[in-house]
Amino acid sequence: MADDTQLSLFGDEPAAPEPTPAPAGPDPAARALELRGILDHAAYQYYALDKPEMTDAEFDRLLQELLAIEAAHPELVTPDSYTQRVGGYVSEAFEPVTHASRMYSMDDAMNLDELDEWLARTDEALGASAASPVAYTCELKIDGLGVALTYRDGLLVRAATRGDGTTGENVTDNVRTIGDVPRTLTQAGLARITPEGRASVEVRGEVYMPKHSFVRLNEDADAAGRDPFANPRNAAAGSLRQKDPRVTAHRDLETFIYSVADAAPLSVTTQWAFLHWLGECGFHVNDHAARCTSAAEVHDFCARALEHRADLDYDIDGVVVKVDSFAQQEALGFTARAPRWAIAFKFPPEEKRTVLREIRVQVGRTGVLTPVAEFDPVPVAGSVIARATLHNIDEVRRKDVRVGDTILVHKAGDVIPEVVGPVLEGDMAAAHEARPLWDMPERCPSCGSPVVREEGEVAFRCVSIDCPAQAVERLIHWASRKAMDIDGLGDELVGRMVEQGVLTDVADFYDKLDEETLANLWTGRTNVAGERIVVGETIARKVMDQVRASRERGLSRVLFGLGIRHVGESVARQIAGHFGSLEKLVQATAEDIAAVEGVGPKIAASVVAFLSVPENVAVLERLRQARVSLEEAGAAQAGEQPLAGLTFVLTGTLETRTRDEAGAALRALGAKVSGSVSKKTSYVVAGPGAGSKLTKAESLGVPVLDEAALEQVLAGADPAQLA
Ligand code: 3BA
Repeated sequence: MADDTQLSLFGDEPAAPEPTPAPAGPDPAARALELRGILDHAAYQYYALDKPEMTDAEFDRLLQELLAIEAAHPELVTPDSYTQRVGGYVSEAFEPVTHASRMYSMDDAMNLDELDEWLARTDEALGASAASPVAYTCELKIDGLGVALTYRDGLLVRAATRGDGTTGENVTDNVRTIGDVPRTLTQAGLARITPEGRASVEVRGEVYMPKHSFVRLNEDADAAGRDPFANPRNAAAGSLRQKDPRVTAHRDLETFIYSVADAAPLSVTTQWAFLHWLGECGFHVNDHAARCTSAAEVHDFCARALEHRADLDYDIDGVVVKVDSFAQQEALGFTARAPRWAIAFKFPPEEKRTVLREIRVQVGRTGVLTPVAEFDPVPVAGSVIARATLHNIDEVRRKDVRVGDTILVHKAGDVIPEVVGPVLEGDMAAAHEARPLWDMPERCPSCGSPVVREEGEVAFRCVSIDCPAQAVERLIHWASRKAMDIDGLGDELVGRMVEQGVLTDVADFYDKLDEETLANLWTGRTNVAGERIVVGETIARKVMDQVRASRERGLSRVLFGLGIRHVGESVARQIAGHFGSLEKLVQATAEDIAAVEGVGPKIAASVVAFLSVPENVAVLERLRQARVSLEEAGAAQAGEQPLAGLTFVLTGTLETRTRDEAGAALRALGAKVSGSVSKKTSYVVAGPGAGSKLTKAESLGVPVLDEAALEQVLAGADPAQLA
């Protein structure tokens, strides 16, 4: 909607990805306590001492882990938990600040008639005539959160929410993480403020979350089984009111600035010139604005805004019309709550009625089942919609929509189709009551295996290894470096193989895939002659060599590679080390598994659930027949940990096994493996090329073993006899 009367200053920038939460640890109560201690200490180091001891990513991971535990065990939430300061609802956490001048509200025009009345009244009050019409600046009304930014001598010193208009909350640290907020004003901008004014200037605007970032944030929330945000505005509010700025920093927030606490010290005299000045200062200013000199032009702007609403990457809920001249603004003044010189033309809410025909269940890549409402197609906010996610069973219950209901639908943030709820007028209420409540299916709609819902979780999941909806993701994970380490097998190739029916489950790598099939697989690309490019013999041979080699990786890699929920690398290692073979693990009860160090009831239940799905057992059996090792090399008998209490450091090159493998084998025998040498190190295993770690071991008097000695230790020898 660009034309000559409109500003064109900035574009939209891409968003940063969101971190995913880590699974909860073994004993939730103990782990929560531990995490709280770690987070409090880290926060103290970071804020009070300005000496961060961990990276933001690590902090985030631990915070997410604590959030996950507390979500699963609400009884473990304590008022002093770090998460309670992150939640955003403890408002006393933010210090109150008084704005330099009141941040007024705006009067609304709910339709074009009301807008015309206001324009006529304002024209009249200002004595407009055909010869000298009143000029109005029209701006889009961004649906975000009002904020005030204070600059002292050109430096950002404070940011506050609008609050009640007089007092807001100090959110400076959080706003500082927003990329488009200038920390310093430009020289050109400063030059247009009087020297006295420069001492302190407070600009105002809106913080918002771009629609695409909101979509992504909610997709992540869905995948992680967290509650989604209702709209970008809530997402922006939740992100801005985080007690921890590092959480805010991971959210994609942006700003549009449009007003100032006091215009007197500025050399500009109109809103139109003021917007240009804001841009010159370095502020992000919305580039869809127009200077209009007739009601017809204002109407035209509103019509175009409404028409293009869906194309914008941010939510707008109307148009703000302002008298352009500051002198005329002053002449009109304020009512008790709002300026007489501005009006918000509100767009009509875009809610439509339709009929809910079906609630279909989709299976995501990680096996999460998501109910999706399918309704008669209706046009809403610029496009025809026919389905909307209902996120999870709790949401279906909360909205209480039943198949056959007449429902209201809208677009959250103007982009995501959403079911508002059933229409219960007149007879509709009785008809609604007569319809059955909707329930999650007991079997996965994609593969037919039984679905499970873990305690304390909202999400239902399909845990079948054979589920095609999850196939690609599972196969990629199986081949990944820390799992079976099948080198040369990219994500793309795996996707192709699934698509072309070559692979379905992980056992197919060993008993279905062969060099010839792989060599002839279409890569999805064509050459200039339009012929399909295939993988070819060279790559096929390399990949198949890797596939064959992966059979020797051992049980812990297999357990990790299977992608059993909550079974990460270290848990897999603990379990494999404890039981030594799949055969023993299969015979174990949930209690047996929960008794393994580092494993709790939640993980144990997940392992048992996995092993009780016949399809999963069948895949494991095929792996065994394909001679994939389901034993842990060097594993002790159940419960036997001859190296417990000892800490090893591995350095230099090893020949028989890699350092990772040697480490895994040592851990399986109960040893700890550390990356650095200290007084607490029991033994350093040094291969050729060992450097500073060996030197340090020698200076600390830590005994050193060579690779031959290591092999003896792994075979059962006492390291004390070898050093
Ligand atoms: N212009 C919101 N108020 C706005 C300066 C006045 C004003 C808004 C506006 C009062 C938008 C009320 C809260 C407030 C700063 C007071 C806009 C928008 N102009 N473009 C006329 O895009 N949402 N909101 N914010 N001062």
